[in-house]
Amino acid sequence: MTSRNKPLHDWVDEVARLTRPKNIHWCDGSQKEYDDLVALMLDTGDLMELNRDTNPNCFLHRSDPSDVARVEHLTFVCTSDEKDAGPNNHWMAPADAHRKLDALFDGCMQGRTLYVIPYCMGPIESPFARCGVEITDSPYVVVNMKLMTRMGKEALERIEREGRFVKGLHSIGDLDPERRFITHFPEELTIKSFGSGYGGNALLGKKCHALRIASWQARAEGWLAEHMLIVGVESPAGETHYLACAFPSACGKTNLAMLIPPESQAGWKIWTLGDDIAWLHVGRDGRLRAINPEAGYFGVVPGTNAKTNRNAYEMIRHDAIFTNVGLTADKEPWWEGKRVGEPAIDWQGRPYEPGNGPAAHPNSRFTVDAKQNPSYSTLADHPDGVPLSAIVFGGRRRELAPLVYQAKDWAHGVLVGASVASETTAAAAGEVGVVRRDPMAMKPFCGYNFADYWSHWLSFEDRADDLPGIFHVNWFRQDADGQFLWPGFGENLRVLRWIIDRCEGRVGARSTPIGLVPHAEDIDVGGLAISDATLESLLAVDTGKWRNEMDEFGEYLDAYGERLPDKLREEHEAVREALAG
Ligand code: GTP
Ligand code: SPV
Ligand code: MN
Repeated sequence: MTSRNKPLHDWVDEVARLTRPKNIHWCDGSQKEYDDLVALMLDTGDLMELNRDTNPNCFLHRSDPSDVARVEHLTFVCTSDEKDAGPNNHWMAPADAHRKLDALFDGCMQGRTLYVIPYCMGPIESPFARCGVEITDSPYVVVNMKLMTRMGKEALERIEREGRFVKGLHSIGDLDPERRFITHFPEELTIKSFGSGYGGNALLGKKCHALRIASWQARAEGWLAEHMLIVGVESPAGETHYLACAFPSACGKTNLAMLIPPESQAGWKIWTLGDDIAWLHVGRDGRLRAINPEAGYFGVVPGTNAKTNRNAYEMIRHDAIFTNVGLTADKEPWWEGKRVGEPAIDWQGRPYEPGNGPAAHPNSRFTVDAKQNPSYSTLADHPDGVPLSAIVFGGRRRELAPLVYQAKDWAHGVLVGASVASETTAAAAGEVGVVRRDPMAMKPFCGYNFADYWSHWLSFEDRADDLPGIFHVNWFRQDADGQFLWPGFGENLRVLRWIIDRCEGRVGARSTPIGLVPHAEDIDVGGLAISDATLESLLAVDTGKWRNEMDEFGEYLDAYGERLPDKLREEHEAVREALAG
């Protein structure tokens, strides 16, 4: 196979001249191709087959122990003008970045196969979908891209029809952390990633294309590319509302997107449209609509069990790729929080020793086709996507942020999103558990200056007739002993119900300086072991602490200088005044 598209053909030739592979393989996305690559990786040891009886068609990949998460300090946005990348990104001049990366790519595929992966982010027939081509020397990347995107023949046909695509060049290189760079050239719709085989660094359709490059394109074209799940909540009366929720990495998107209503919430149903990325457009109906550009999930394994997330637990029992989990003596996958079985081998392949740390890496992941999810919504394949009733921001905050509150209007909602802060997690290399600012959960993913991004968000007031309400949630408040105050997981539906009631004007709210907070009696806690005092503290707004928070946020905004939209400053001032008053 090859391509009739000359620019694509020429680019593959040019890359092959630089990287000097042994073979070139154009991916067609077929099941046979997937099976053949799995067989190849079983031979080379890149994959290990798991217990066939308990986990049919499941495989384990162990990555290099130095290569287990995204590397934000090695991730660059390379715009001609440094200011376009903004204080939120690491920047390199495009010419310098090309020179540096091309030197690393020089001859790097000798003895290896070069795979050409045409893929489409979004339903193939959707006007909102965008295509890309990833060139890689990693068969692990190919099989993951097959599960995560609409990959192969149909994507190539769309590329040949449209003639435009995002170019992504990837090599695992020698996995030396000193020779690892994830670079983006938004002006050239190009990505170059070298030296890592890990998800967000190597599956270029995901964070590199669908967020960093797409956010840039979205700004130019009048839409939004966001780190959001998309979920449908159907009431016992059959009314469905769609919500898009932005939480930072490993803060509960996958879990919320496939939530199972607890017994106390009989008759409610949850439909999953997406668990990580949403592209938002103003539809012909004047409403903000969302599509999920992905077709699979690359989800956090630890903590998944029959109680916290039965849908995910069942979904990953078959036809799944596991990365960096442990093993039981029977070769079943094992992870912390699985609650059944015992670890025998850890994620690095060593006999399990508690002294060596967890059996599964805290950022161990599963890859599965989204259609395996019992709550999969077929609307995920609808070219127009779904209309949003609410946008929900959230973070992992052991104190301060209440369980839920609503922004007063769109502009205030942009401030609420911009002021998201969250404790860091194992999804990125570095310290875990430190609160850092993560506006719209996009700190690692916005491909341009946050100041311009907030202006773009504010502009939707003029673009749409009917904008969703904006909310903020926090499932992670803790008591003095470090216990979570809110049970979370399936019980989060109770909070979604309040959000929907607000959207429908069915309940009132208490106005506070930070926004609209529920009256305690409007959150259904029937059947939960939550005292009135706990619910009160979950909904409390501590004015003194919020004053500090807003002062600190003001200093953060200062870094954006002149480019910061006045409107955002005004919203910030208004909250500060309300807190002072
Ligand atoms: P990325 O894939 O990194 O973008 O993460 P995500 O936002 O999809 O996070 P995910 O749903 O995988 O959750 C990450 C971790 O948070 C898991 O260990 C979950 O068990 C835990 N978690 C998710 N929801 C809740 C909740 O409501 N309460 C508590 N306490 N923990 C939760
Ligand atoms: C995240 O880190 O937010 C993820 C995993 O969803 S990765 O694909 O590695 O970005
Ligand atoms: Mn994510």
